[in-house]
Amino acid sequence: MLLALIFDVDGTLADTERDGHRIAFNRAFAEAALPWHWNVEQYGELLHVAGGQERLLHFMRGVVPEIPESRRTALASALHARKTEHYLSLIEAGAVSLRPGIARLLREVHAQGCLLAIATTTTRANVHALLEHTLPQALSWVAVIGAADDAALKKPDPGIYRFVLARLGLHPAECLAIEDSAAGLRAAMAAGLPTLVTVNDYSRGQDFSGALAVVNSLGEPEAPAQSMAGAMLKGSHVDLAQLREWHAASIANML
Ligand code: XBP
Ligand code: MG
Repeated sequence: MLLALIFDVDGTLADTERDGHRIAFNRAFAEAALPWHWNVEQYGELLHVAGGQERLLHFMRGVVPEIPESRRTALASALHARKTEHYLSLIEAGAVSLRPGIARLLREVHAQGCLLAIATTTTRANVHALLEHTLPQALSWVAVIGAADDAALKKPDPGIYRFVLARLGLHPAECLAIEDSAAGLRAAMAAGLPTLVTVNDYSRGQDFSGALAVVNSLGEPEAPAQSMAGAMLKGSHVDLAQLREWHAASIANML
């Protein structure tokens, strides 16, 4: 039985990577008079490193290899702290909206008494800000938020999903994860979770083997989603009935 949906945040709830985190990093670079600017494509390549600070450190090892690692780490940490402030300002200014179908599905899941949880690599403050400025009611609907500091390792490590499952007190077979990336899918699957993937421009083309289904968005009745791999979407959009059906089939396959 499907008792809880566990949502990823960046790239799944909203296109926060392209329109939020990337722009916030660029603002932090400009403010520090650094000659760095990440365009949409370059940021997509950097996304293979999970975690904003880790991503920045990886980039800096390439562009400023001459400075000692300890100084590089300190600079990355300071820049990342400023980046988070810029990110929060962008979210407050409404720079990012929820992806199609997200608000609809969150409302439906809450109304039908299914639990909602979040498993993300970004900070709790960033998750709060995003929901507060897009669908504030959802903050009280979410039973558990697992964020950056709640797991020692970032996705694709399953730690954050294991943390959320422990807090929910549920078995992975009672839940379904919704992710946008191959790293997120690997994390969820390693925690034993049946997983739906909703791709975006950054993750399209990644390896989603093992996903329950892959769609190009959750869709809306007037803006249909498309199936890309795995189980086919029956109607125009992903709703709770569709998720229950995919989930039941995946559990039956496991038996
Ligand atoms: C995606 C991430 C995050 C963001 C940046 O997280 O890897 O690190 O890119 O956020 P998700 P921070 O699991 O939600 O897809 O700078 O706060 O790390
Ligand atoms: Mg993601």
